[in-house]
Amino acid sequence: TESPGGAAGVITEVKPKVAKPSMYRVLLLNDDFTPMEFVVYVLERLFNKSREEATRVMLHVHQNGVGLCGVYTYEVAETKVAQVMELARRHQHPLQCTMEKD
Ligand code: TYC
Repeated sequence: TESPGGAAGVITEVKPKVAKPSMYRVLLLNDDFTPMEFVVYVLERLFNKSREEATRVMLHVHQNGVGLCGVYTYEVAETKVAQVMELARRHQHPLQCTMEKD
């Protein structure tokens, strides 16, 4: 958006600047006990992934120790971590989920 202003011929931008929220990566950590199928289920159910993508992420975590579930605003990321931890606790799996600034 532009509006006239200042010296003749000078265009002043008046588009208001809105702050972009910081984004946070939600990460899944590997362990030796959580069943692969449970991790795939978590990725499908809480991170809206297809079975194919969920399996790919699960295998990445299994092989590399950590993997990306998604990138969200702080509050959404916090909620996702809490949901993973609660689901794992209910099923008595040691699955761990954390978040870090993107
Ligand atoms: N390593 C687990 C197994 O062999 C599978 C697993 C994958 C666990 C990803 C956690 O975030 C994880 N059953």
